[in-house]
Amino acid sequence: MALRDILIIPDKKLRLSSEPVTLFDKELRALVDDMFETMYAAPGIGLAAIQIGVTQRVITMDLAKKDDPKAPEVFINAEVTWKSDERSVYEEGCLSIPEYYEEVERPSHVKVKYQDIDGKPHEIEADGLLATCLQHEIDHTNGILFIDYISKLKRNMVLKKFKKAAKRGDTTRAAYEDSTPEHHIG
Ligand code: K1U
Ligand code: ZN
Repeated sequence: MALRDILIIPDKKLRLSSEPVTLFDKELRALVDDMFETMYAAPGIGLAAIQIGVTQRVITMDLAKKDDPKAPEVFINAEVTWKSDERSVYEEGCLSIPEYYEEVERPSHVKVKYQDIDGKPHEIEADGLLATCLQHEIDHTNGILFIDYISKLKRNMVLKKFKKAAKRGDTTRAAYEDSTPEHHIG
């Protein structure tokens, strides 16, 4: 297992659309192991492979509450097959946009089809945090970030901050860990 670096905006790779997984082999299991190690260490509740620079449609997630046992889940080639008209708002964060949180409105219920680590197909209906997190991670596999759903003014302020940081050479999450939380830039 290996801890991988998480890409941070404005890294252009985060805008790539990932490729479907076709081989459910040892390499895929090794990638998933690395993703869990990286996600838990961050810490995060989800991670898409593109966030560690791998353009494959692989998502890891663990929505277990703080003191509950771990509940790791893997979603491969995940796609939203149905979304509700009803919408809900959740304050989202992203490991590729450290220390920035903003409310995002999305469909409150979704159906998602995906394959497990053995390639077996599944379809689930999700609501609550699972629906939000699945949509956030599936967006990553399509090169979409949660800041794409916020106002242009807020998005431009976030992008400006991270472009400036990248120019300084602050391209790792560690560079942001001691900074003052900026839950509401602008
Ligand atoms: O994809 C990512 O960047 C991971 C992201 C997932 C996510 C969070 C909130 C709404 C939708 C999707 C994160 O995990 S950000 C960190 C986070 O939310 C968290 C970290 C530790 C404990 C609890 C939450
Ligand atoms: Zn994210």
